[in-house]
Amino acid sequence: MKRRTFIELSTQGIAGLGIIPLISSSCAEKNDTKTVNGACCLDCPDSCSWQVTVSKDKVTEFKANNDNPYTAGKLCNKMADYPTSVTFNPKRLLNPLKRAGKKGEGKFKEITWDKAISEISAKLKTIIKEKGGEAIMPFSYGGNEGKVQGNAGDNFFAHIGATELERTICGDAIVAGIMATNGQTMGVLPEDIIHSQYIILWGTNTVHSNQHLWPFIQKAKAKGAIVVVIDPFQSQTAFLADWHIQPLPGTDTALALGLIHIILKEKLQDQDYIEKYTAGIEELTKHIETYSPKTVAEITGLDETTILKLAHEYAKGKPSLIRVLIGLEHQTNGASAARVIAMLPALTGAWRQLGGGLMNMTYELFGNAFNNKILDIPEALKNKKTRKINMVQLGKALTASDLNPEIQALIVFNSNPAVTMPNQNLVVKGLQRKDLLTIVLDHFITDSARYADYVFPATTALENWDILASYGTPYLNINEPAIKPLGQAKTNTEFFRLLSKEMGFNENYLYHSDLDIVKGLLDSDKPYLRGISFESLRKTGWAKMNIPEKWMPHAEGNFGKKDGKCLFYNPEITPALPDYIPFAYSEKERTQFPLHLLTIKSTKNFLNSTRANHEMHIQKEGKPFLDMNEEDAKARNLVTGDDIKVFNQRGEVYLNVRIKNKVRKGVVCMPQGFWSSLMKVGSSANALTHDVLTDMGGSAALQEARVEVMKV
Ligand SMILES: Nc1nc2c(c(=O)[nH]1)N[C@H]1C(S)=C(S)[C@@H](COP(=O)(O)OP(=O)(O)OC[C@H]3O[C@@H](n4cnc5c(=O)[nH]c(N)nc54)[C@H](O)[C@@H]3O)O[C@H]1N2
Ligand SMILES: Nc1nc2c(c(=O)[nH]1)N[C@H]1C(S)=C(S)[C@@H](COP(=O)(O)OP(=O)(O)OC[C@H]3O[C@@H](n4cnc5c(=O)[nH]c(N)nc54)[C@H](O)[C@@H]3O)O[C@H]1N2
Ligand code: SF4
Ligand SMILES: [Mo]
Repeated sequence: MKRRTFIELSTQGIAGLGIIPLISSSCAEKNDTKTVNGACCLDCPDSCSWQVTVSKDKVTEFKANNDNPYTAGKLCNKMADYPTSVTFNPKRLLNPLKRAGKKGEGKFKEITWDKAISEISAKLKTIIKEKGGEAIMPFSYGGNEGKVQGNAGDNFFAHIGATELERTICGDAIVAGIMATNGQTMGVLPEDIIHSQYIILWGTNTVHSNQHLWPFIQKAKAKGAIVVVIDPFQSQTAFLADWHIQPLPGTDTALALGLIHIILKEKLQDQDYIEKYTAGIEELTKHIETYSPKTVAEITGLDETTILKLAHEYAKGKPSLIRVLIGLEHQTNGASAARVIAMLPALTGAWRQLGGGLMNMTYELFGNAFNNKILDIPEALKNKKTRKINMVQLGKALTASDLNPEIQALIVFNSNPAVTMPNQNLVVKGLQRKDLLTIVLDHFITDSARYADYVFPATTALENWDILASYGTPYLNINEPAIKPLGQAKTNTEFFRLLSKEMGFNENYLYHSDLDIVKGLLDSDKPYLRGISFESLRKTGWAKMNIPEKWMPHAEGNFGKKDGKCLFYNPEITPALPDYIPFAYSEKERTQFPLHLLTIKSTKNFLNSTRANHEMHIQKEGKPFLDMNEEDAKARNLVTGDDIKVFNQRGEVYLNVRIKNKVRKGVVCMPQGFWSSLMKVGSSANALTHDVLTDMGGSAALQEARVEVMKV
């Protein structure tokens, strides 16, 4: 199950459907001035709605949509200046470019679209003829979450039989874990958090990464809720919480099993809920024997009293809610952690009350809304099985000597893998290959584009149509272009249409127009889209899906498995019961690199590497620091502000150290997202991470690196 795949929900029939009234907003055209509705396409759970006013092709106003209750009239500081920092940024790419220097040098000369497409077409045809379609690989991810621009190229790559990219770096482990227990991921709706009395934000930095949820948490707090954060780093959210629990990284599976141990030993469970709606309690009861508070304290580095207090308070919360997003999954044990955490609300019966249960992602809802036919891979291509390569192992794939056929062409869009993928130096080594044809579509010469043979200027959200689902809200959005594309910019989809034509392909499925896709998705008879049409959405910009008013998916079981039960024990998965299994480092690695490194999204002004090239955003963000504990600093003779080198067998990153005890002894933490080309010696956080996959779901164990630190 991929995060970006929309499946039908098993809970669709749980209650009557109430049409949610649509508030009409000002989509107007007067003389030369018009206002259109749009939405943020960044990889963020908040999916904000906005409005753009344009006069004579100039943007005169860009603001959040006040009507959408989740956006609540506020865009974040990553997006508030989008027109100036991206669309009209003088450094924006407005012409196709061809490489004129060495790979990585960033030297290009202008070329026309016609000539560039014709050259690429000839090269790709030769590769297909000589090595087969699998020698070509797409590389795209979350730069644009729109259904149109995000799925661009899918049919083209299927048509040529290209290697299939497993796009699993974000969310797939957490989803695999929750699916193993619940059979679906959809839980409590974000706005219903106001009904919770005990909120655990487990491995998520809400204040920065999901900031429109925070005001609802504040509302719950005003009604007496306690907010607990479980995070090995003192994030801004942890700092603002009532209680910050700071386990060692990657030990959440043990902690959650320990909570179950205490709940069952002290008979704090909801026996009636367990009997009616779950399966496997006997096996689970036996399984948690070994996870005593003492053992769990040793594994997690927490006091026994902390673990006991958490178990008691959680079980007694009326109701308790656990919020997980993505941060938790980037450990080798990440999916198992989610799998055990998902058992907790079924054990205590928290699902019975509004605002109680588990909150993860909302994207499943959209499976009951859109008509995805227009985006589905056409029947004719479905049986064409092609090789799959996981995006997490891009470096390996580009440098492997035993890959048959080896990757000869890489087409990158909506992503900046030279910064965001693990094992950065191996990714760069691959991108440096002289025999690799690299094509990048973006708004700027990113660190990845520097290695490209051809770079194409992509449109921004102010210049293209799209439809946006959401992984953090039940709201869908339309994005109407406000202006014509600047310069020679074209949409991702247009790139693939032009290439298809030049390569001589005639199939209709390669030529859907963007507006046809938007209209096709909305031409749906699925229940959650009832009352919403292209015309109505164009007027309002956003709409809450037509979901039941009181959303309590598991108040009476109704889990996604065949018999509707929550599975404490799942024999279809190996292991049938999840265990805490630490990553097996060699003794040598432990001694050489004694510190556990976290590389997280603590940046307030960037989203992954997006915006990390913009002067104002860089300035606001300030210098990147490595957070270190006092004891570790003392042992290395370091004081705050010292220039340091963080290193391991894969790479080195130069930055300053900050000693504020935001991490425990033995753990260090730095932000990811900074462009390597803007850092000393040209490498950033991912130079230190490795490409190990998570236990399930094929995500990356990004937070599992070990390093040493020295003063320079
Ligand atoms: N400002 C900003 N917002 C963003 C992004 C951004 O880059 N910047 N990125 C967007 C994207 S792509 C995503 S996926 C979401 C992610 O949003 P979140 O799920 O909130 O993810 P992260 O910020 O990666 O991690 C959250 C916290 O998990 C903690 N963590 C790390 N390892 C462990 C562990 O083993 N156990 C526990 N309990 N916690 C751990 C980290 O210290 C971190 O504080 O945010 C989105 N929003
Ligand atoms: N060490 C470490 N690494 C991580 C993470 C971590 O926590 N730690 N987080 C991981 C996570 S959760 C994620 S989601 C990934 C994200 O990894 P990426 O998907 O690579 O994310 P971005 O860095 O935001 O890069 C998106 C790029 O798409 C471009 N773009 C935006 N819109 C368009 C468009 O319409 N067309 C085209 N052609 N381009 C467009 C942007 O300009 C930008 O360059 O990073 C992962 N990497
Ligand atoms: S990045 Fe997130 S918070 Fe910021 S405008 Fe986009 S959806 Fe809203
Ligand atoms: Mo992500």
